[in-house]
Amino acid sequence: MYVIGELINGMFSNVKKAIQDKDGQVIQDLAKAQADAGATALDVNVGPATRDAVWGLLWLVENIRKVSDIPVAIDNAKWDIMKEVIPQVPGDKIINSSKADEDLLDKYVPLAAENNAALIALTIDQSGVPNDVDRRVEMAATILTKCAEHGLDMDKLFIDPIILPVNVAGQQAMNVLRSLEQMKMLSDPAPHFLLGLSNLSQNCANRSLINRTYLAMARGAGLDAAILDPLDTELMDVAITTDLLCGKAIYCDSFLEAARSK
Ligand code: THG
Repeated sequence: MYVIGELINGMFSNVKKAIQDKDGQVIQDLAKAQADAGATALDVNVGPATRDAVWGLLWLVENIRKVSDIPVAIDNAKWDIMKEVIPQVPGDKIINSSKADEDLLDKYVPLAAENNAALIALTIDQSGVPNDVDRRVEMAATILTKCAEHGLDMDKLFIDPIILPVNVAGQQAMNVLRSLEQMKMLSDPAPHFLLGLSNLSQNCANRSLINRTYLAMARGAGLDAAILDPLDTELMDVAITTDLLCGKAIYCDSFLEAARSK
């Protein structure tokens, strides 16, 4: 499974403080810990830590690059920030994210293609997160059309049907699974399908249990990537075990150890 580590985010107080104090060691340690725990890539988000998001994102990447050449997912909602940061990011990179409005995709998809970056595209538009399955699938079709038009390969595209906290949007969790199953059939080869898993359990009790239970359900519906906390060992064990049960890894008695040592 493609695991994007979520811990370098200015919404966390340790990261916010590190950005404000320019304490690069904290970021380097977080990058190394997540990569060692099995992250495939790292999400990078300045959150509310600084008003200068361009500087903040590039400073975070600079510190990650001191310890790892892992792909970085530049997480920011503003086009002006993204278009300035992406060309300056050394190594493998992911744009996180574009919404599914056609005029936005006409800017974000070429930015990805021209910079050899991958793109995470959300199935939301200016009117917000859709409540139903059909609208999510429709937006996925728009995203796929725009990628074909601008020449972005399917292995460079992650479609994110957007999961909301289960305590405020209880019906969305099943809607997302049904939309995943349908989106899978839109394109062959298929793109990646991704969720920001921790959104689901925000402000809930038993967060880790909710996250890992849903991860197993979502893998059954076709999810192959997630932004999550790779230091949550029980969650990572579910990620590894679902690889096995989805036929992506061959069974051996020591399958957990084998996957962890990779
Ligand atoms: N899709 C895409 N990108 C995303 C998301 C998504 N990026 C951001 C987010 N969602 C994924 N990352 C996080 C990171 C942290 C938390 C949730 C999602 C989280 N944070 C604690 C909380 O809110 O309770 C903060 C605790 C603290 O302040 O210390 O849960 O969906 N493409």
